Parts: sequence; structure tokens; C-alpha cells
Amino acid sequence: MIDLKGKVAVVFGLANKRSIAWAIAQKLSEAGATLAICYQSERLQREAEELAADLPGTKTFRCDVSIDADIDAVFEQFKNVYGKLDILVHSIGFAPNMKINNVLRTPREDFRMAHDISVYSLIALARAAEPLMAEGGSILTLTYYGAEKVFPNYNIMGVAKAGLEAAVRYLASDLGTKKIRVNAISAGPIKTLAARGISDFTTILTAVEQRAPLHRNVDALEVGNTALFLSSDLASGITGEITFVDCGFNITGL
Ligand code: NAD
Ligand code: 0WE
Repeated sequence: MIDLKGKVAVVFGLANKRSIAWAIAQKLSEAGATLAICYQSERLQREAEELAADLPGTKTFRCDVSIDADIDAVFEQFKNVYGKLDILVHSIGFAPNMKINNVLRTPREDFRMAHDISVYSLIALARAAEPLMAEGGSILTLTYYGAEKVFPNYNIMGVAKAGLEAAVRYLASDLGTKKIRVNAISAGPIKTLAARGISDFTTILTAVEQRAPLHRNVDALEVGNTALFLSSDLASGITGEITFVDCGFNITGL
């Protein structure tokens, strides 16, 4: 069993119990890590507090990653409360009007916001975490195969995820000398809030069942298990890597 006793982990991107962030938080907490969970806005505070109550010693913090002052403030709190960080999980992605505009028709402002929230935020969080990760650490983000291949309706998020995956490699290079590893999990489709309202999501889930080598979809806790591994010393030699947790879908041709 992986033991994270004495480690401090912060998880960004909790919206509700279906969030991939929640599955990861549960796995890190079960392994003994002390957890900080971050939610975006006051609207999500109650939900975050109720869920966090299930994980002993877990504290919740509000942080909108599109606001520099929020990032500064939350890391100041981490410094005061914990004095250090070992693990940071970034489970955040958003593109306004994602389904409405294809890439060709994406307005400048929608492109900007998609990249700000889904890509720049990883860079900003990594920079803020660095001084607290004096003994080294692990940074993890969530991506999707739409970074590499075209999926109908994924649109500008696909472009942003490609940027995110490149950012993982460059950050891994920048932070390597500090013994901070940076990796991503490329998760298969999971019915979360971020998947809600995507009209053909069931079609996507069915296609995975039919085509993926394991003939089923992944669940969030399987992503949580891989996150636990990548966050632990078992993965001490892995950085700058994109690990697929998709029941093998990405290897299929036809
Ligand atoms: P989710 O809706 O539960 O999580 C997305 C989170 O992003 C929410 O908690 C939301 O509050 C947060 N967020 C958005 N803007 C923010 C901001 N400005 N400041 C702070 N937080 C902000 O959905 P999820 O599926 O758990 O998504 C988590 C990550 O996993 C995303 O990066 C998503 O792209 C990725 N992912 C999801 C799937 C899937 O099928 N669900 C597959 C692969 C990758
Ligand atoms: O990254 C995502 C989706 C994240 C997301 C979702 C929305 C919906 C509402 C980002 N921005 C928005 N903006 C909105 O306005 N996923 C990996 C989930 C997802 O979305 C898809 C998928 C999968 C998988 C869209 C089309 C095809 C597959």
C-alpha cells in the first residue's frame, strides 16, 4: 500500500461528488495525506465542506484560478496552515461556449478564457507551489485525448488541452532541478458536471465500450488510483509524462 503519511496534498477543482477531484482527494486521503481541497466560488462552498467532512483533517479553501490575488491568498494560507506542500492536483478546465463554436469560429475572448482557466492556471499554481515544495513534490493535471485527435464538439478545449500537455513538459523541465515532478493523466470520458449538457456524451461512452480493449468506461476512482501512484514515491522516476487512464481506447485504430 502507498503511504502518504506526513505529506500535504492540495486538490483544485472540486465541484461535487462526481468531480474527478473528489475521487483523487479520497484516494490521497485514504493513503494518509493531509488534504486541502479548493473550490471555485462561494456557490460551491457548502458542497465542498460537506464532502470534505468525510475525510478526517481535510480543510477547504476558496480560489478562483483566473484571479491572481486569489492564488496568492490561498498559497499564503497553505504556508500558514501547513508550512509546506508535497502534492498539487489541478483538476480544472473550462471553455466558454465550448459546444457552440467550432475552432474556426472561436472568438478571441473565448480562446483567451479557455486558455487562461485551463492552461495558464496550471503554470500559475506551479509557480505559487514551488517555494512550498522545498523537499520536492508532485504536480498533476487532468487532460483528454481531444488534445491529440479531433472529437466532435470538444472544439477549443482540444486546443487548450494540447497547450496544457505541452505546459506539463515545459514545467517538468523548469522544475526538475527542484525535484518537483509534473505529470498529466489523460482520462477517458466520465459523466461529471463538465460532461453535462454534452448532447452526444452517451454516444461517446458507447463508442468506448465498443472499441476500447477493456470494452468498458473508466470510473473516477480508477483515475484516483493512478493519481495516487503518480503522486507517490513509486513514481519518482516519472515526470513530464501523459498517462492514459482510458481502458486502452487511445491505442485503437478502427
Ligand atoms: P468538474 O466540473 O467536476 O470539474 C471541473 C472543475 O473546474 C470544477 O470544480 C470547476 O469549479 C473548476 N473550475 C472552472 N473554472 C474555475 C476557476 N476559474 N477557478 C477555479 N476552479 C475552476 O468536471 P471533471 O470532469 O471532474 O473535470 C476535471 C478535469 O478533468 C478537467 O480538466 C477536465 O478537462 C478533465 N477531464 C475530464 C474528463 C471527463 O470526461 N469528465 C475526461 C478527461 C479529462
Ligand atoms: O474537458 C472536458 C470538458 C470540460 C468543459 C466542459 C464544458 C461544458 C460547458 C469545458 N468547458 C465547458 N464549457 C461549457 O460551456 N472533458 C474531457 C469532458 C468532455 O467534453 C466533451 C467530451 C468529453 C470527454 C465534449 C465533446 C466530446 C467529448
